[in-house]
Amino acid sequence: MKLSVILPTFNEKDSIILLIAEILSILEKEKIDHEVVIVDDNSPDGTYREIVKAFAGNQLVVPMLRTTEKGLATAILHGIQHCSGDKVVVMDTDFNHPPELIPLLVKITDYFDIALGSRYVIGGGMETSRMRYIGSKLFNKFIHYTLRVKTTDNLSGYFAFNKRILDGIDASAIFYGYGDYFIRFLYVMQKKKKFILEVPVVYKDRKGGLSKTNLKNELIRYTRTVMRIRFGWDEKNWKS
Ligand SMILES: Nc1nc2c(ncn2[C@@H]2O[C@H](COP(=O)(O)OP(=O)(O)OP(=O)(O)O)[C@@H](O)[C@H]2O)c(=O)[nH]1
Ligand SMILES: [Mg+2]
Repeated sequence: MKLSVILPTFNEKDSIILLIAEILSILEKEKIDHEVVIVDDNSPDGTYREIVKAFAGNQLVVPMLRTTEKGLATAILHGIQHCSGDKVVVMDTDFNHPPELIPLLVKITDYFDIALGSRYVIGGGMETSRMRYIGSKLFNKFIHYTLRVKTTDNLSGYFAFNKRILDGIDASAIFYGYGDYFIRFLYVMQKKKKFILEVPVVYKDRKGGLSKTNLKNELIRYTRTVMRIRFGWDEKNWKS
């Protein structure tokens, strides 16, 4: 078994070097065969350059630079399609998602198709703004009742899975846009009766850098995504 940790970055030079170093040390200690794949969209702050400088000659760190395309979800898909692992972990690169959880998520994928870090199961939470926690919780309730999905955190973006679950699926019909890709991903996987286990995760504050999330725009985008799924407008794209 080989694990690929996919790290999408845009202007994350304040946190990315430390995060990669922590992930390498955690996975080394756990004796998990691994690589860390960074997909950077030509960040103006020089994130890519910093990574290449800091990890030159380290075969376990695979920096990828995209210059013609930009966007969180397609960056993640690029990493998935070009990585060499048969298991994948996807996470934010600003320490919102604590890297200590990776070994548990990976272990769970021995028994489940997907391990999902959730803020809304017992033990989960958010050390960041209370308003954001409540807002996201309410939106998750809306997703839950509208799409009848069982997952509690459809906006998490911190997860591990066996890459083979994407076999025969046109992943580009799922991985586009911003955090809305995750609503589509979990919906399609539940439709396909994949086994998912939710694990409590506590989001930490972002370490340095600036947020790329525009709450108003994302709210509109996520609502549109949920309604499209509800009315079956995207269904044909996921048939395999
Ligand atoms: N490659 C790539 N990565 C992106 C893009 N937009 C955001 N990201 C990354 O996606 C992750 C999530 O973005 P954040 O700005 O942290 O969003 P957030 O977690 O909702 O907001 P914070 O509370 O500020 O952490 C981070 O690792 C970003 O660097 C993009 O266009 N391309
Ligand atoms: Mg973040």
